[in-house]
Amino acid sequence: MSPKLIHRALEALDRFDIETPSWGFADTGTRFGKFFQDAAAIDLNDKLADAGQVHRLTGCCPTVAVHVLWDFQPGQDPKAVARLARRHGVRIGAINPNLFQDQCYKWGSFGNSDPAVRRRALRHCYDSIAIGRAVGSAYLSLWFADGTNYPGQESIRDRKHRFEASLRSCHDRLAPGQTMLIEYKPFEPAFYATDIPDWGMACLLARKAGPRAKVLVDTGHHYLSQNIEQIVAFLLDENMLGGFHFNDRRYADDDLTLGSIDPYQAFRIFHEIHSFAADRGRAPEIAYMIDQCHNEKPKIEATLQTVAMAQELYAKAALVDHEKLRRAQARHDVVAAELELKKAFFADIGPALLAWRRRRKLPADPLAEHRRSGYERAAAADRRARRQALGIARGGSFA
Ligand SMILES: [Mn+2]
Repeated sequence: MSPKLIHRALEALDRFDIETPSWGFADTGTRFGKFFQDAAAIDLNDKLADAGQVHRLTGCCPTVAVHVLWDFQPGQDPKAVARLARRHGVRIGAINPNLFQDQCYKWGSFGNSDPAVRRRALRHCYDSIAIGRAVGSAYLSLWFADGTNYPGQESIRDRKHRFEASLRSCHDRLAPGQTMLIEYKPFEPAFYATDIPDWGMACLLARKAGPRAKVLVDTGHHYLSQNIEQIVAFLLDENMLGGFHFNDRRYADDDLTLGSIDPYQAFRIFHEIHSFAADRGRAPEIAYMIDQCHNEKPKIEATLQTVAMAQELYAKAALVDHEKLRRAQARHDVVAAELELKKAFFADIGPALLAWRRRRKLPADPLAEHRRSGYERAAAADRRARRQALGIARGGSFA
């Protein structure tokens, strides 16, 4: 690779941070059951320690997304949580309210026909905004399980109106500097009409909510064969792309490690971002986050794999020669244009990545270093003993 290309890859890596999810370090499972890991995090301290281990090894994961209901005890001082994060070498990132777990949400949260439930959901969002302000988080990240399972069950338009009003109220309460991210998902848990099923409806709702509402693209939340990079290009052009949840899938929302099934797709998404940045002369402000659950792989290893894959594909996509590509496009040389992308995708980015890690005094191979460190073994021994002492019984059954 030429020095010019290596420089371009290094520059791209310098501005690419990835947020890890606190829930990715705990025991999570499929809809049918859980398989437990001794080293899985028990509490927020464990989760932040694991996130700290990932950041120490990779140098590009300084923030951790949290779930308010899973990570904060009622009445807990959020500033203490921020301090705890700092002790582990990380900061609190996106605040995720939980609007799907309580029994009151059986018929939805923001879309619920009962105004009392909608008020309760909003109050939880206001509390989440206050937590975000206390810990210095820039993002309130909203995902809704709201929807209906059967045709005729409820008025689709009434639910839309309720969402418009609640999202606007939520937006009006944002602290200065906070951005509200609206995530979409076509189905599950609702199987007939999810209230925010795709990017277009998320974008429309975000526009109506206010200028600081943007769309969050979870790569797993699309129908098969949907062109995600086209969605990304449209959202970028409309200044409506707020962030990503990285994961990969083969069938639906499989939560597999990024690039494990289709690395070229993630590359094509990154290419659209680099291409936009090249045209505008600045990189767009995007929150890059991981949203994955690992039922079989050790949690930290799977996270390290994802981070390395994301860095690799992001840096490769930065190698595309945009001027050359524009020229090929102008003369309708389809083959040359496609090859410009392929050349970057198949480039050996290893030396550039190594140089970047060396410059930051990071291990050359974060995953190998993690395996050598004995962290997993020590965490497993400590957490096994603590589970026993705390009398935590783990049931894996679904029903
Ligand atoms: Mn997600």
